[in-house]
Amino acid sequence: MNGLGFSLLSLSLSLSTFLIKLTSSFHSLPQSTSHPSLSLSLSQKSKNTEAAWRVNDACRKHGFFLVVNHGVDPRLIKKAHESVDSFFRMQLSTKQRAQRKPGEHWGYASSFTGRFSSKLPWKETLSFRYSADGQSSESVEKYFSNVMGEDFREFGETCQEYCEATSNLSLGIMELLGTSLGVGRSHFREFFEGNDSIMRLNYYPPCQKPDQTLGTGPHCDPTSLTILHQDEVSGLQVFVDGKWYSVSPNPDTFVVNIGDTFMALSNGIYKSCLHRAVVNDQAVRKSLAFFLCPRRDKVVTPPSQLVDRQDSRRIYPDFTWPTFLEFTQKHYRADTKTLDAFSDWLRERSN
Ligand SMILES: O=C(O)CCC(=O)C(=O)O
Repeated sequence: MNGLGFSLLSLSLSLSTFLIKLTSSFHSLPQSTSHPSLSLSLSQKSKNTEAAWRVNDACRKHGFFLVVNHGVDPRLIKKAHESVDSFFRMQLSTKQRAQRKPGEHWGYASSFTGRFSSKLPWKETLSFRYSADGQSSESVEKYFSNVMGEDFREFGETCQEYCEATSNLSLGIMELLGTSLGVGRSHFREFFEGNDSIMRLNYYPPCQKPDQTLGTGPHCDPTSLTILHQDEVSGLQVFVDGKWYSVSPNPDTFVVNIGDTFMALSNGIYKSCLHRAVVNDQAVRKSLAFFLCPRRDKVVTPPSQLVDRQDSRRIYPDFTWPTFLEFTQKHYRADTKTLDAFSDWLRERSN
């Protein structure tokens, strides 16, 4: 435990294809001291058990941890950040070729209005779909050359490659989550194979009055698992034990958080992490968020081992991801209570 009462984790484990080192650290606000992490050297056999135990603890409490030694090529991460930077520095009219239209899930959006409001996010975003289904005719590359023009094929290729890498990483993390919940390594990995996910590129310009707005307001992700990479400018904060803590950027680290759909898959055992992003008056900030989502036809239902135990009951009704996505687009803006509101809505609909 550190001085703030949070456990700091750093451990290595071997999954089928990755060597993942997990770290869970918090930096208290307004202090920005960094804490030494506890490094554990574990034998091959005990590595998985120890990692699973650590992850279980973090996900039951707040649903957030950091991953290093993740196997994603640092050159790809750097290239992705550079491409994102070039995209957002383009003229508005160019970016607007990908303008997100009302009711659509994908495209470019900006929420600048020329006035300050605590309700409006201070950012530009570019969101697109990534399908890990080998049969899908859709690709990120195709999306960009279609909506932006042939000049954007290379940008699309980089985004496609980045999504493939983070999708693979998220499947590795799913093995660990399965082990940590005692349902076996393959359960959640298989569930998310062929995933139909979302990538969002966030760009936060400097803001003259950073205390009067937020880059991204407080919310839990409705998706399943988020793999976020921040540039060198801090801004991400997570809410733990009634306080906001900033998560310092580190180029070698992915920030991973549980989303509402995985909370439902774990029958409420793992918590969807409440987080937000603040802005500053000095520098542009970027973050790349890969949101793992199930294939559209998969029914989100917890494995029986997480329901059948004595006094256990189902917390959330079955649903499919497209229904939940539609709910967050048409009926409810994601906040801290999205999954509860969605569950009530589903139950009302079925009565
Ligand atoms: O920019 C960040 O660090 C957080 C972004 C985020 O929460 C989101 O895109 O949903």
